[in-house]
Amino acid sequence: MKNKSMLLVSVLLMILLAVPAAASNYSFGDSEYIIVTSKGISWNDAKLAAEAAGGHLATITSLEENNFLKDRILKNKKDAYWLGAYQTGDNDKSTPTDNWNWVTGEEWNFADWSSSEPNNAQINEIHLSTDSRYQFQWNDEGSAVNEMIKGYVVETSTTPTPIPAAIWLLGAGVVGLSGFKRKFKK
Ligand SMILES: [Ca+2]
Ligand SMILES: [Ca+2]
Repeated sequence: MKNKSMLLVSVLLMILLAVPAAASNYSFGDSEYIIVTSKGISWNDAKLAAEAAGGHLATITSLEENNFLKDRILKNKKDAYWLGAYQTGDNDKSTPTDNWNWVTGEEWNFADWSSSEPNNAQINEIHLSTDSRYQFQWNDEGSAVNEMIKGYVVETSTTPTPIPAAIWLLGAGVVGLSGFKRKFKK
């Protein structure tokens, strides 16, 4: 019985002390990035799929994050992948660089448009892609015209999730119980 309690305590301690997954080749800052291949997927479907996987379409908010993606994640890839930004309010297609938003609500203060983009070339080019034709600089891409889209980039937070109070209480309870049993046996 004592051994069983101690085993349980050990397991609980292992859970409580568990460290978040070690940094991988795919992590930068507090995020991890993966490319999901899904040829021709619409931006909206990609956004939902990224959220269902526990993350969001990648948001690139600094030169460093951008370089990391180009050097480590997108390197040697072909075609184009959705990123987590959309444009609002450009109904007359006259201001292609204005009113871009990250899906996370992060501030839009970094951009890496290809020299010929954003160009509103096709109907509703209101979603952001990173494109091998432009050495993975950015393109405003239309969801209705996505032959070039090969998939999307998912960004997931690697910050540890807080331990629920119930697990702490359970752990404390088991420790207390094993202490009591030890005393009782003496
Ligand atoms: Ca980001
Ligand atoms: Ca374009």
